[in-house]
Amino acid sequence: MTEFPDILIRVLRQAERVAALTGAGVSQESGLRTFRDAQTGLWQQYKPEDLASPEAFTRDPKLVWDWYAMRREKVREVQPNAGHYALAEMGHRVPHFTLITQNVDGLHRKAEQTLKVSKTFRVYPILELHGNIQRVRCSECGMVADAWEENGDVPRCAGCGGMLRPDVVWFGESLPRSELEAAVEAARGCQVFLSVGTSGIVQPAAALPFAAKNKGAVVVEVNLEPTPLTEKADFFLQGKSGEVLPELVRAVWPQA
Ligand code: BV8
Ligand code: ZN
Repeated sequence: MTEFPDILIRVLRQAERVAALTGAGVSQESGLRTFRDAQTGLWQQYKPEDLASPEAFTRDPKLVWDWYAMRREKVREVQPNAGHYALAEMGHRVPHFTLITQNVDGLHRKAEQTLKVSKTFRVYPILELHGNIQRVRCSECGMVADAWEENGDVPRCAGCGGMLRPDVVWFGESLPRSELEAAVEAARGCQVFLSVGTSGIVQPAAALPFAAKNKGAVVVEVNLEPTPLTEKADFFLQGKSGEVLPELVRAVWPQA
């Protein structure tokens, strides 16, 4: 059982507003490879940044579409892990909790749906800064759908015939304005900001914990290893999020 500093337990127990930013590390224990080491097998010869971009899709739409189809298949096979559920439990316990994720796997929503069986379950915003791999968007007219006709090639928009693409934010593309604004507001207004399972490299998401810190929030980082945030964080809980987060929730809310 991990011992947590009393001050951390107290500040979380008393917090009215808490925000959490997650990255691929929080889904690693569900069996999804993190972004940095995601490339295995036939994808080894590509860097993720070279596939997750509008240029790559323009250059070779089928290659990019197949990469996402493979990742979507993997996401369908996995379930949220104890780390996702611990964050959902935190969302239920804290009066104002905001979950901000860089992940496109939809596992936070799946965990919240599972826990929301009790009517009293407090609903909290889940901000998907980089979109969601289960949805597609027409590259011409922008129509968004969560079902489409597969035909072995890059599927086409039923409305205008444009090529469909995953409804995710690629490198060089802007983040969805309302999600980003809500995330910045949550970071600036919270008393505690958790950064979980993210290497803190990709902007503008990586700036959120620093924005929270600058507004006086207590910053807690959960990661296997240090990141560019670690030296600024008030607490660095080194370990697997699927182990550390449930223990932290039990320590703060023993009745959980
Ligand atoms: C924008 C969706 C501009 C797609 C993603 C210099 C050159 C070129 C570009 C830039 C530059 N500087 C900044 C930029 C902009 C660029 C950027 O940040 N580049 C980086 C590479 C430097 N950002 C953008 O392009 C963004 N857009 O800036 O727009 C603009 C502005 C105005 C107008 C027009 C345009 C868009 C960024 C979004 C890109 N899309 N995803 C897809 O998924 O396919 S990013 C993708 O990579 C993920 O979503 C995620 O954000 C990122 C991966 O990071 P992590 O999630 O942290 O994962 P990673 O594998 O790196 O780390 C895992 C961590 O978990 C590790 O620390 C590990 O130790 C830890 N871990 C592992 N297991 C566990 C664990 N921790 C706990 N427990 C465990 N079990
Ligand atoms: Zn269309």
